Amino acid sequence: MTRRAYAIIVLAAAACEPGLSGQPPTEISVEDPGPSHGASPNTDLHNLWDPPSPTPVDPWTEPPVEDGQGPFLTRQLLVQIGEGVDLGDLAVRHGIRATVAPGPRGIGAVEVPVDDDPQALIAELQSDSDVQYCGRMGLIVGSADGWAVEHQWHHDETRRPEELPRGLDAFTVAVLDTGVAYEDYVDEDGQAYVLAPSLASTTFVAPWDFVNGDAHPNDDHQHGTHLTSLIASDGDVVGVAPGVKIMPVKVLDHRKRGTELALIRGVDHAVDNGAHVINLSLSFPPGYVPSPLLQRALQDASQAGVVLVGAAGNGSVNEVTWPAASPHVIAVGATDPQGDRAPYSNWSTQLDLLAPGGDLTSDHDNNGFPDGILAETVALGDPTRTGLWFVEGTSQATALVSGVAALRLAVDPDPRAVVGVLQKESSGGFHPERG
Ligand SMILES: [Ca+2]
Ligand SMILES: [Ca+2]
Ligand SMILES: [Ca+2]
Repeated sequence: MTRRAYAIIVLAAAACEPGLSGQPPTEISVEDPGPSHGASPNTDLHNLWDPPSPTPVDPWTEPPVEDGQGPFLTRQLLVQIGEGVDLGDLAVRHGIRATVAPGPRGIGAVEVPVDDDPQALIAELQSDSDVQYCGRMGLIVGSADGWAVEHQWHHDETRRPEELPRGLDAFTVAVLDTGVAYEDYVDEDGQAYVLAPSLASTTFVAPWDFVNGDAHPNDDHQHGTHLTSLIASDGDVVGVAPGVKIMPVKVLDHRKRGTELALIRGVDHAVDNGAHVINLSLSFPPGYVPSPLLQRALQDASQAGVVLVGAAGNGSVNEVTWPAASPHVIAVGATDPQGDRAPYSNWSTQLDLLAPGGDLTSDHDNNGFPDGILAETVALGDPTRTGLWFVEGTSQATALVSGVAALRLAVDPDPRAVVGVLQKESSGGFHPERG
């Protein structure tokens, strides 16, 4: 049974490999003079994934509160208020500042002043009868693990998956991530963005940017576009489910970091706008248990019939991170090219299945390229330049499963059947060590 599940996912991944065999590779370049091929891919991760030039501090996530609970907490508190309560007035009463206005669930954020003890402030707010919930707000990070290698030749050949189900265009995958290169656009700061060529025929619906609060979730990193390409591309690379609609929802910033509140808002937005699948290639750190508010949003999405797919995380630890650890989210770990659990992939009994996530330290097929997962995305620091990049991570595995989930829905639109097929087939003989 496990084998069969692998076969499905591996087949899907094979469909997005371009015709590598027909043409000799001419050149690859590493984005930064970082690790050479075969070296540990993670040592210069931050140099490679962070933008090349200093950027303004993002008040949502900087600086993290260093209080011994780890760096993955924001300076903000998640606050849910009762009906008719004004969060701004409430904050003033407590001598603090509201930073994010409450949304549909009455959930907003307040800032922890630099000299305040977060726990004391939480206790103070919890004792206010206008406050229904108050707690720390976690930080989420996109779950691509490895350095991206740009692939600098053009393919004449494209490969479509055989026998795409009819009616795939009636289904929507929401990609909650760093945004998507889904339009040619110049923002009010004069920053230009372009549509990725392989997404030119894709229909995009209900775009929203919860990081900057606008209707243009352009990708100012490269994580979200890479995942979208794996799902929907139809060009130099072909995704798992070309023809499916994509809902770009930006919840991660230019460093692929975001808040628990943006995630809650993003999930609600996807459900309210008719998404059938939500791709969550992002993780809280190990050990972090999200608020009951996020847990409720995930439960509500699942009960609305939406299939949620989440990355198990790249810490190489025996723990599936949230939100994948939620009972309402399918937890996806990553395999290497030989079908074994990739060295960076988390695992645990909460893992639901494995899909290809690549391994940039190997070249098992001897094609001269590290065995990452290839897809189109934008260059770090230059969202006007697109190209093909090898990336590894449980993020990529998750996107492949989201694409397969959309294909399944087109065959049988019952979301319970999708979850059943994917989970049941990976449960028999399931071994948490291997997945
Ligand atoms: Ca924007
Ligand atoms: Ca789960
Ligand atoms: Ca290779």
